[in-house]
Amino acid sequence: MSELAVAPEVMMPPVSGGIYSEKIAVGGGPVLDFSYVGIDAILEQMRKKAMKQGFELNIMVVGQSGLGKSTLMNTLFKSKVSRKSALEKEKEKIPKTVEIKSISHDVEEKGVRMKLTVIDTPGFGDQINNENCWQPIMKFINDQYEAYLQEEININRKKRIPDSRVHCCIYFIPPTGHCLRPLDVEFMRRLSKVVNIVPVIAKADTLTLEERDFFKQKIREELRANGIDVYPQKEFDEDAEDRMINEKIREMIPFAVVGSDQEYQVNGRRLLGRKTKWGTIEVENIAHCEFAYLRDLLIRTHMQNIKDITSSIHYELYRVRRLHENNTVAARNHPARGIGLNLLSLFYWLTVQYNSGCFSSQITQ
Ligand SMILES: Nc1nc2c(ncn2[C@@H]2O[C@H](COP(=O)(O)OP(=O)(O)OP(=O)(O)O)[C@@H](O)[C@H]2O)c(=O)[nH]1
Ligand SMILES: [Mg+2]
Repeated sequence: MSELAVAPEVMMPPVSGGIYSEKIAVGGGPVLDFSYVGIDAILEQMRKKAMKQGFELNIMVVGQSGLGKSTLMNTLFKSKVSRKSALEKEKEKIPKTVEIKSISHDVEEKGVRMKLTVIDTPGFGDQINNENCWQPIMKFINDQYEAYLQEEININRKKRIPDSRVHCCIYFIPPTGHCLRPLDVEFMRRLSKVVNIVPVIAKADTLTLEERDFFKQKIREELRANGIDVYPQKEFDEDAEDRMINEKIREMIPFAVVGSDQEYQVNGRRLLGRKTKWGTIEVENIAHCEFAYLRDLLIRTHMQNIKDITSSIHYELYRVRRLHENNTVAARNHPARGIGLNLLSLFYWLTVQYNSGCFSSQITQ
């Protein structure tokens, strides 16, 4: 054997999962599978990167004063997030919200970090004249798109643009049991065009099961009749599987939720609930209310999709509109720019004519 020759066992990959895939031969020894490229390893690389970067989700809550918006957000955080802090602040009462306020929580679970931001809004539509009361909320949402756009078009861009865009707006419907109010229709009609709306029936413990089912059905009909496309929007279903899952959610919407930031001992377990004379309503128990479905939609099953739709649909619409506006204003303010564009079009037309041989044929004739 020459000095350069290498024994076959030296060429073997060290362990499985390395750059070559390994199969076990009939004799027991490993055999190289040269057909294996290793594309599937991208998943592990993405997982590692995502774990390092962490995740962000921005949720906004909107609805009439006293419907339990702040409480439900506390429920969402405490049920999933910090039972410890719930116990520490057990006696603390939630104050009335008086201004649009963003509160961020850093959450970690099984090594995955997440920055969950809640945008709490004060009672919406509490005035006698509620005309245009959706405007401050619309402005807030657009301001966040604008901030993102400005960062994006900056020459010296940050490696990671801070994302304060509202990914999802939970709209609280009062538990009247009748139908949507014109204000609810107006808000959802306008806002569903700029943000993902998830409607919920607030304080669902005040409705009987029959009332609840009737109300849910009625709301779905009214949303349809008014052309209001709430999340998950039918037109953005990606494939048949997506459609099947989302169809089930669409049949359940709006979720009838109950919120609480108080813990109680029930059958030896500590859980979030509302204690009444007749028993304790367990907020995470699907036999009692639909809070768990809402939490699953927002966090466990659709979080990435909610963010993708915000970015690729809602923000994109805003971005195109804004850049278009800028161009129109620029062309109007600088006539020379308009002339420049016309010259450019003329040059383009001449190039096309030349390339198609139009000119040469004329010359040779
Ligand atoms: N019955 C019942 N009461 C609730 C529920 N959620 C909250 N509450 C109570 O309703 C009251 C108002 O709750 P908040 O969370 O402050 O309501 P809000 O919508 O944030 O009110 P504003 O900040 O004024 O807009 C509190 O006493 C809560 O304990 C619920 O699901 N069912
Ligand atoms: Mg509040």
